[in-house]
Amino acid sequence: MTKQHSAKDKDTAKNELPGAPGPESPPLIEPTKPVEPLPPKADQDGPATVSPTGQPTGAEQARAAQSGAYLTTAQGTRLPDSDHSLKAGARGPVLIQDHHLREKITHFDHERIPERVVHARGAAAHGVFVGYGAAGEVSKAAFLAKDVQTPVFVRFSTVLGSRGSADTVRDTRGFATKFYTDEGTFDLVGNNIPVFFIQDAVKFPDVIHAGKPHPDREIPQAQSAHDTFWDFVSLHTEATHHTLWNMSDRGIPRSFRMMEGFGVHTFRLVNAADESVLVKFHWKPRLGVHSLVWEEAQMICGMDPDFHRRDLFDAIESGAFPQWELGIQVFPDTADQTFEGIDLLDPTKIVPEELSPVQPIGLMTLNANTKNYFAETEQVAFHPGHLVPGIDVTDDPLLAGRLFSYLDTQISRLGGPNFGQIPINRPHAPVNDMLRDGMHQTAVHTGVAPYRPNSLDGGCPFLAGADMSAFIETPVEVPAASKVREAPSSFSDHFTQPRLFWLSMTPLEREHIVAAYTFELSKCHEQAVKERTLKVLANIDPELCGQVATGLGLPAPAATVPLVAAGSSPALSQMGGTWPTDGRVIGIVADDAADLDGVRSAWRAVLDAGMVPLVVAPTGGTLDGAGEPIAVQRTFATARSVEFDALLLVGVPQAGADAYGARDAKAGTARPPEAPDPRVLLLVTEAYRHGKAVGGWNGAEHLLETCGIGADDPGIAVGDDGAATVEGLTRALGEHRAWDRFPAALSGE
Ligand code: HDD
Repeated sequence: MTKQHSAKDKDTAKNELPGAPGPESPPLIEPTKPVEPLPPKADQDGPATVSPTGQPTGAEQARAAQSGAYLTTAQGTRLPDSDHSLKAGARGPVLIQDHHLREKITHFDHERIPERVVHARGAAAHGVFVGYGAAGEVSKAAFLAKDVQTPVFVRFSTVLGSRGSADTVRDTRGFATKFYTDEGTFDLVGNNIPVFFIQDAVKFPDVIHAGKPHPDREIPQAQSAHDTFWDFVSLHTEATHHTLWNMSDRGIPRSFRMMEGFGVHTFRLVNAADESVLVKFHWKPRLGVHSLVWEEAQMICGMDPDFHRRDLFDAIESGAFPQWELGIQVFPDTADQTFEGIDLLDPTKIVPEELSPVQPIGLMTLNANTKNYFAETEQVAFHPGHLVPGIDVTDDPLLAGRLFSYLDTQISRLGGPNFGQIPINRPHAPVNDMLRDGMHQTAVHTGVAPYRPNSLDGGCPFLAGADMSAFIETPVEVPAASKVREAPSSFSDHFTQPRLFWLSMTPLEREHIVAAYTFELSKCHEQAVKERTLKVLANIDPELCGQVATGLGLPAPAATVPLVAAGSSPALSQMGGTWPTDGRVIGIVADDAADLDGVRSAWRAVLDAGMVPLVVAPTGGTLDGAGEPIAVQRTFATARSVEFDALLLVGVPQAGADAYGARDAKAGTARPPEAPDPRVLLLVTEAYRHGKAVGGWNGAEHLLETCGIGADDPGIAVGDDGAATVEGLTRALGEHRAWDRFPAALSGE
């Protein structure tokens, strides 16, 4: 008969080390030694709500959710066993009376909620925004005042892919920021591209249906490279500007930390004297705007689909806190709402920074990772209508539809109208609403009169005036007009700004754009779609159209609109300049025979420069030689170049017997032992091809030579020792990539 263990036996077992029961000890029940859970930390609490009615705050609820040392049911009853169903005998049938089994499985069955219909794939972090005070003249928003610190939560996302899709696909990135201000929550729900596909929200379902996978086979996942997308954007030429940005390097950012963010729409700011201006919001990353190269982006989709999520998490964890300056372009609030002839209500248009500079008004630092992905990143709910006094909307018809859509979608996504009570969504300002009941109501409202006016609750709560921080819509005059389904005539200029963008790119950036269009259209099957898209490209620029047509093997059509001499806006190009290298990842490639003192000093120098060193060696474990052993983080079998921003080669790691595979070794065809390991050759040639900095010492020139790389090539740093090489490498890395390795960079203006 099977031995029965009492609860007492199990408690004894919990105090044993796994794998080491004494002769008298009962067998271990659990595979690891359980420890008492730590008491919840204060900083794990959700943002607290100041409740006028005494309802529990987020903090109290979070604590109640996970406390006590013992595993319990959802009702708080302690459990003696969570691994065995209740059965009639050890080999008998499971009994339906097992409440714990049914509760555990039922809850699990309902663990998923609908993913976002767009922007399903995301990653988020907490941080703080500090106002510079520079916006005081144009906005009375209290959080923009000098040195005011406001907690923020930022979620970055891709638009098209499902929740489990890869991070580095070609797509627009969402950049949504929740400011928990003292005057209520302000959400800036933007993208990393300053224009949008459509000018009117009524077309949003169309553009998204076209971009999402084909409805019959549900492929391709998280891609715009398919017929329905190009069918729509070629028929619907107001999408041209946004599509061009997507086909540029902006569509494949190196990191969320290296993306600009844009509010896209024009907003209205109002100051204490009730004077208004129109503005566009910009987030400028301190690390500069940088992208992957397309081959790298595609490889990462397979090798590390979580690349951006991991990068953000690791950077914050290691103290390389990403920062952005918030800036505004300011325009007079004139009746026609245009600036230098640009319609400010048209979300497919930018205002070049050369015409209206971006003025910095505050600094955002992301300094804490999420503690629970579902509770925070998945359940956070943004809304462009979450505004505070001093920031108002305009009549941009795209924004109008958004003001409806977000609340509506949250109700089904988060299961009812009370999602604002979820800790991550709770305002930090006092909430005193008259919204009552509904699914998942967690507040215990007191009082009998949730209506106005009332006398039974003493007339509470009272209405505030502007002097008490009330949000008062700006009384903008609406011109007398007829009800029509029309857009203003300025909205029909679809090509001037795409041409401006194209002309503002460097030759290398143009080459990338041509390659991206050629790639995407080559994935289309419908000839008519390709031909129609070429006609659109002809209206941007003949060179762009001609090169894509050549790639597709099709004739290049002529433009159907006059090409406007659009000039250029250098601020649109992301190449040039030198930038901080915080959080960049450096692979230090070595074997036991390498200069291990040099490895140690290089490792230290990389850390001192605020970057992340990863030692890559033939096998796991440690590098052993003179001095302390050095821990290995990646092996030649697990490392691929896409994981690193730069490589440091210490000598010439030799090919081990395993390097050529067992078959070759058995057949005696393995290369001679002095040959460099082929996996290292692959690392180096790939990194070089992607324009990455490569450095080395201790004979690394030989390895570079084997790869056909000269010690004087751009972005190559060969030094005398580890520390000196890191210095050269960091300088090269500051330019993001060795652009001179790409022929187009040399051919240009
Ligand atoms: Fe949207 C999510 C950004 C137009 C409807 N949108 C969503 C997110 C971002 C944006 C960043 C993800 C927020 C998060 O992380 O939770 N959307 C934009 C920008 C737009 C835009 C910059 C144009 C300037 N969106 C737009 C339109 C509509 C929507 C025109 C509908 C008429 N967007 C939604 C949505 C989503 C959303 C369906 C999906 C999940 C959610 O809202 O919470 O309501």
